[in-house]
Amino acid sequence: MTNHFPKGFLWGGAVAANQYEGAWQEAGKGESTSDHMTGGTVDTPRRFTKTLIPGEYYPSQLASDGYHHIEEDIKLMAGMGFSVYRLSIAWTRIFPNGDDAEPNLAGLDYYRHVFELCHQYHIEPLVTISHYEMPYHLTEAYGGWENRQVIGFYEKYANTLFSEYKGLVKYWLTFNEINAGFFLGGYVSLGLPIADQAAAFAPQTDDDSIQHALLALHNQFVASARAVQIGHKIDPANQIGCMIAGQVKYPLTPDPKDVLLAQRSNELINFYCGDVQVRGAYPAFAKRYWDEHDVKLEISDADAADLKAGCVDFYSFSYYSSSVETADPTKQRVDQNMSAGVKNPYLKYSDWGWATDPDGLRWYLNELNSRYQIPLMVVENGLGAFDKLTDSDKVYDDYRISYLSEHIDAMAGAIKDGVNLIGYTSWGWIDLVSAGTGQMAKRYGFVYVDRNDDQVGDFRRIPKKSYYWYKRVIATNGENT
Ligand code: BGP
Repeated sequence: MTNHFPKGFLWGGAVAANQYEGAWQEAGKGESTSDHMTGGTVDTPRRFTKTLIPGEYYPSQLASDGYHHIEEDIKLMAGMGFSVYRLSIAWTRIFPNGDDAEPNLAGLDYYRHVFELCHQYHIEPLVTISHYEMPYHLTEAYGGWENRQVIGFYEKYANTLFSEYKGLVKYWLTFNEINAGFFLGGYVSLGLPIADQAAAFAPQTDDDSIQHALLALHNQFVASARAVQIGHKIDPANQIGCMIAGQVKYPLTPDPKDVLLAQRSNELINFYCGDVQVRGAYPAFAKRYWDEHDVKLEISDADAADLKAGCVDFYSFSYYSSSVETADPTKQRVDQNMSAGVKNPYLKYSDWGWATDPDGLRWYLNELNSRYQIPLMVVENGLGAFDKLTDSDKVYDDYRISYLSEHIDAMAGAIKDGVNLIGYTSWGWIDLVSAGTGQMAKRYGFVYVDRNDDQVGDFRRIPKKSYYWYKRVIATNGENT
């Protein structure tokens, strides 16, 4: 069957500054929280260290050296026919400490150059204002997002970006995977103070840490809503979206207890944040959850008004896999990023234990469409895998091609269902550091980066088989996968 994507559908790929750029101390950049995270493996979690320990591996400090390869990389994207490029701005290149009086001009110039290059190649930038990092100083001196002063610093940062890049950037996302901070770890996204040498990604499980995380998240909602208002005021052409880690939860059996649990899990993980950012108010089930966990949130009239006035223009999300819920405590749960649950016997699992489930993407797109009825964008989707570079400089990543083609077909199916989907940026269009494990070995790209976890390699770029495949997909507007 042939796929039909709308004319003007945005095709491209995504990266995040801290996983791609490197150059962590260049041109006035300050230290980010991500610069303090060590590498890890599937079995050894990444750690956060306050003092940088010589000899420890801090992957975001060099990453894929994208900062120095940007000209070459934009040409590579143009070579595939990208019409959109999702990137994030490192907050610390613009405000090195977060509370600086003036922005760092070298940082502003750097991204201006990136955006101008994009336009030269007819690529529309899609900018994440904050992707899993913030100025380290804001967490040390202010305690991160739990402190309302941080809302003001973010507002100033966002204001600077909207003013500086007016006319160059039209698509914006306020926070990457805003729901992840609460579920995956307060430190990375919420900048909450944690002990030195603690696991960088750790779920908030006890009531006390849930209280801290939800308060910090509330402050991010307010910051996001204010940014939306500012962005619209500076340029009414701006399209500003939310970005949610899309998690599909299935019931293990038709036992109504399992069904109810899966519904609750979908609500909490996906719609707690989505409802606030799209509808401008907390959903009713939030109150139940707060009561169950003894969470106290004072939502002032001013905050409520901000949330209402700062609804997003479109909903964007990442989608990698689905998971299964059951009320049966004897069933063993497997860890799968934020999607911990029991194993799904109908699905295949990746080398990192993530289930491949394109139908879940179609299901989720339909859910979102009926709930929100605003434009949707898939801004992350991909397969992390061990790639092998042959002696003749080739990477035969057929597994990636089949993963992506199944998901593109699923999107075409959803469009046929009536979903208003406007774009797709696959994750890690070029190899970069994995956020979860801190490895280079977990590769996502259409382009191989010659660098490994022992810090060997010269960052040379090598297009993989999937590069040429994606180029054909884009050239046919998704008709041929
Ligand atoms: C998302 C993040 C990305 C990215 C991706 C893949 O949660 O927004 O930053 O890294 O997941 O995850 P990982 O790198 O852990 O494989």
